Amino acid sequence: MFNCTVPCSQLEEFTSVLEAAHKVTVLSGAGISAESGIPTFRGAGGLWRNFDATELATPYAFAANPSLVWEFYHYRRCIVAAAPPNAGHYALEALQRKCEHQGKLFTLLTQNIDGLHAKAGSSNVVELHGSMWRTRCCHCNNIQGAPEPMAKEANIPSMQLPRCKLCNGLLRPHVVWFGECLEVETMECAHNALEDCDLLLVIGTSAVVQPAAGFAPLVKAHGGAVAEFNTEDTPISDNCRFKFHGPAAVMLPTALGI
Ligand code: BJW
Ligand code: ZN
Repeated sequence: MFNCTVPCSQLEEFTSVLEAAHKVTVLSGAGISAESGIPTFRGAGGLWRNFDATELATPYAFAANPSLVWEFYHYRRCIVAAAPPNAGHYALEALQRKCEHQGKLFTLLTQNIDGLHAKAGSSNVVELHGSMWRTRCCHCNNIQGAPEPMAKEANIPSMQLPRCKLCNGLLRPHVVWFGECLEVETMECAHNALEDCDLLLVIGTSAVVQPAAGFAPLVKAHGGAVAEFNTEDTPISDNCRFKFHGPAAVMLPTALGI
């Protein structure tokens, strides 16, 4: 169990840094969706049919067994389709509206592919690792929507895997796997949001996957404040001026006063 009370002194200091900030950036990870019932990548939630989720999120896994990898993504889309955003997602949507109303710059960067921030009403979300709701043709690179899930079936035959509308090539999830580069435009958006930002909120990420794991040290190096929201300590915890230890769906509304 978590002790979700935040010391008044930390809350007051955080509130005054937030109030004074002109540029606020948020980085979210799998932990923010945990309370919507979506398994995280690592730790207890990170297993699917005895496979480690990180082992399936690679181009090598897809090349070796596209059927298995497609089943993994169909399964996850089924879970997400039924999942409502939680109080953490809604608190960030309210923060965005408040910041924009006050004329502040606000950017939400997410490593998640679930689309729950947008479902909660957040706008201009920068999806660093793509989206489970889009697909890309392995042959002609055309980007299209996601197919109907077929998660119940094991060993989907190759010709029944999702195919491109234009060239009938094999489709893959339009996501960024290990060893692949993030899109140039996406990285530009992230760098613009991090450059000179006064406050970075880092929420529910284990902070081990690059390039996102480097964002907090970058902001700290140029003098910005970092606030971490996590149920555990992470490799970036020592870079954080504020640490809100507990579930994001509880700690975000508390810290943001929303
Ligand atoms: C809660 C909570 C609650 C729980 N409330 N908190 C050295 C060797 C080899 C490779 C590399 C290397 N150094 C760098 C690399 C490259 C690699 C990398 O970083 N590897 C590391 C693992 C070492 N990075 C890449 O390959 C990236 N590309 C790149 O760098 O290109 C250039 C390059 C290429 C090759 C070599 C070198 C450079 C691309 C990374 C793409 C990551 N893709 C995935 C899959 C996306 C699609 C999908 O979702 O299926 O993205 S992997 C997976 O990890 C997913 C996530 O977005 C990402 C981060 O995970 P996240 O969000 O942090 O989740 P968890 O589960 O790890 O953590 C959850 C956290 O929440 C925990 O801390 C909990 O405590 C907490 N929590 N409940 C608050 N209720
Ligand atoms: Zn195609």
